[in-house]
Amino acid sequence: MKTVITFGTFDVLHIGHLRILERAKAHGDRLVVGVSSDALNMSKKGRNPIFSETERSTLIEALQVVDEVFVEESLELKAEYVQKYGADVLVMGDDWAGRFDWIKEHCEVVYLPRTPSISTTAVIEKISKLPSA
Ligand code: C2G
Repeated sequence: MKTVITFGTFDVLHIGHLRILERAKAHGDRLVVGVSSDALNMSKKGRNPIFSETERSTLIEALQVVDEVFVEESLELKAEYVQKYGADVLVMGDDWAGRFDWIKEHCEVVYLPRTPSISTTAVIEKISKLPSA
């Protein structure tokens, strides 16, 4: 049994999020996902996510490809999370390339190309430009 772990905010869930989870799962048998807490998101991006950590975790947990979800409280706790969930592989999108290489002493680290032309920010901008009903 090979366990894969990945992390993300997964705010305003979109196809790029699903695709990376599917591609992460393909690296093993069991997929564990750390969903960034609201506080972590605030510290990384300077704003609150649209959906709360409870809503985001519930959506991720409902996906067939996902086996287990927990709330990620800090970027620095990655090694602890890897150990706690028995992860053999850490997968992240390549916007994080190199940033988690320090985990390599605990497990394999893989960066996958992002799905082009979609992001939470782009979806929010598209919606905000719609004429109001
Ligand atoms: N992603 C992707 N393609 C996109 C958009 C996102 O493959 N078009 C991937 C990202 O590379 C990341 C995952 O989807 O691996 C989640 O993306 P975000 O929700 O933006 O996550 P982020 O805020 O970068 O949080 O500890 C790491 C952080 O928690 C990552």
